[in-house]
Amino acid sequence: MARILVTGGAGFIGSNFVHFVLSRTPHTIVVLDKLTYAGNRESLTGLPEERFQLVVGDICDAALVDALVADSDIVVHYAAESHNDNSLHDPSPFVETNLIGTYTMLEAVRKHGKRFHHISTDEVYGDLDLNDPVRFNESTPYNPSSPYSSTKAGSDLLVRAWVRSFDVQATISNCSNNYGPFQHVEKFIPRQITNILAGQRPKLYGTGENVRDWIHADDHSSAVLTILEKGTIGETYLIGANGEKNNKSVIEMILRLMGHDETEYDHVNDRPGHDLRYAIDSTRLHEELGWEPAYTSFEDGLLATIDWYRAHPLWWQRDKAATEARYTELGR
Ligand code: NAD
Ligand code: TDX
Repeated sequence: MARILVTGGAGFIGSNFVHFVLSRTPHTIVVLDKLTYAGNRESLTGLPEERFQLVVGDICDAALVDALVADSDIVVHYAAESHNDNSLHDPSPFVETNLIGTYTMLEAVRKHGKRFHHISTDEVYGDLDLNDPVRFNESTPYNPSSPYSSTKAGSDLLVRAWVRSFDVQATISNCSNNYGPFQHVEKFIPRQITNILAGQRPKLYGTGENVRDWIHADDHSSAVLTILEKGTIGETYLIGANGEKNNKSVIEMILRLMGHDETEYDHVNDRPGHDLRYAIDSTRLHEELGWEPAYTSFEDGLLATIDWYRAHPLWWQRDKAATEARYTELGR
């Protein structure tokens, strides 16, 4: 039984991991989360009190991080500024949290000799051509496009350097686009679902031919747990579930599943520097660690996600108006 420190555990994927681990293992979890606009206490309700604690604080606060890491066996680092559109508007919190925050975490695990797992993204590899059969793998060179993805790439390189230079006991995973319950309404899939629920039209950037490789957040969590249990120190694992879809087809699927005509959406301004296609080859995770995703149908997972947003209006309405006001400012 381990005591796990989870940074960013009040966000979308971190909170999924907390629920996933507490319902399947005897481990204890302490979440360190700043509760930025993206963090939500309501994503952490219904957990066993004796095995769970939320500490509200910043991963850049070295004294706080030092004390929490000293008291833990394992650190799983999800905390980040995560939204590309925000990073194009104001990169500064991305540099602070994603780079200085990760550095602060690394110094603490180095000092206390603790196991560290760093959560990262496939966006560090840049993008692929639309009709290229190639997918990202563990040896694809780094080529990030946005302030968000470049700060995540920088954080990955810090972890690699701390492993090589200081023998920090770390692993890294780079995952593709996640979907599922508890995702902030600024992100593509929840934005469209909640637009429809609120009587507004979905918004497609540019032509919508851009491809994302979708994976359910539960499958991301099961992969991270597998890496913690069986991964090799110093290694990187790519996490994906063969979920490539272009944005236009996802908007049309959401409209259809919600009983609307597939044409009832708006084209809006494209994102500057918009990455064309992401695609993950997760052979290593399958062959070396025996991991398999549980969600085999994107449509079934999407339908369950739509049902969740329909059933939890209080969770998402908190952020909806402010998010759409920000998009109006950006012309998207
Ligand atoms: P999110 O924005 O939903 O959650 C981020 C969480 O981190 C929030 O709870 C926020 O309050 C917290 N946080 C932000 N700055 C902090 C700070 N300085 N100190 C402490 N807490 C802070 O993000 P997400 O989508 O859940 O992503 C989580 C991680 O997974 C990120 O590292 C992201 O790069 C990575 N990732 C995300 C995806 C995806 O599709 N969303 C895919 C691959 C990897
Ligand atoms: O309203 C929209 N309309 C639209 O067409 C929004 C919000 C997005 N899009 C497009 C842009 C992307 O091609 O949908 C795609 C997905 O957009 P996001 O949800 O913003 O995700 P993306 O930029 O692909 O990044 C996500 O996956 C990788 C996460 O936000 C990152 O944290 C993760 O690292």
